[in-house]
Amino acid sequence: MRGHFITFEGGEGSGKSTHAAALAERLQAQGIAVVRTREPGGSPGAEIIRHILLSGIAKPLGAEAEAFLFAAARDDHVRNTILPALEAGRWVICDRFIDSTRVYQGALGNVEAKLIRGLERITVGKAAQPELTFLLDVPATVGLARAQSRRGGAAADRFESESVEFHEKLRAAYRALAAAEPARIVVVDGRAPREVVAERIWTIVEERLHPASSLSIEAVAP
Ligand code: T5A
Repeated sequence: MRGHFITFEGGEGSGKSTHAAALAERLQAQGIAVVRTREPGGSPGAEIIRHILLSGIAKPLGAEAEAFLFAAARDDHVRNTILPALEAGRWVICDRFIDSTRVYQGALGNVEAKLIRGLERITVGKAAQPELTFLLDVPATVGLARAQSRRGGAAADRFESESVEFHEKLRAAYRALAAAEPARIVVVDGRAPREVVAERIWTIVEERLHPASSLSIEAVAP
């Protein structure tokens, strides 16, 4: 049986990694084989492109060029990590995916929607569409403060260093996406205490994907 594909989306510091890890752990504790992965990255080729993108050296090339780089990374990631895992019956939990490109490069970077959708068709097609996406929604100031405290003295990356206004627009663009695709994207208030957020996510996963009915023997760590 094919595995399920779940993605986590939201602004910087909204809790995506925290809750992707918590969900993976809970599924694994039930005996479900899980691959936890992330974008940009998640495969050897895509991790190289991640360094280029997050260092900011591609920023002067413009948002369109960055969209091509995210697409190149995604193509490698889908072919080498996501599809093989799903086909092997594993559940895939991915920290950021297509909605990040739609929002960061599309809505905020003004890259034409037609181009974004075209890249999505080539890299993701029908085979690697997420079935369920959690949008962790927090005000930009909350997310940025969390991200800053987590990285300590290290410098902000390419997108973290954008203005608060940029991050507020990002939040609005994400909420608009969720409103347009309510069957796939579930908005979760990321300001709530960790355990509350984790429980809400688990309830939705149970309701929609019925983990108890897809147990497998092997559990794969990220
Ligand atoms: N990007 C990515 C694009 O522009 N286009 C694309 O197509 C793609 C795929 C990736 C960057 O690339 C851009 C977007 C991004 O800017 P990244 O390094 O992967 O960058 O960074 P992010 O995805 O933004 O991840 P972060 O690590 O910044 O944030 P998370 O994962 O949302 O947050 P997390 O879980 O690490 O939590 C941050 C801190 O908050 C605490 C955690 O313990 C942690 O310390 N926390 C909470 N505190 C209180 N209450 C809660 N409920 C909490 N939940 C977590």
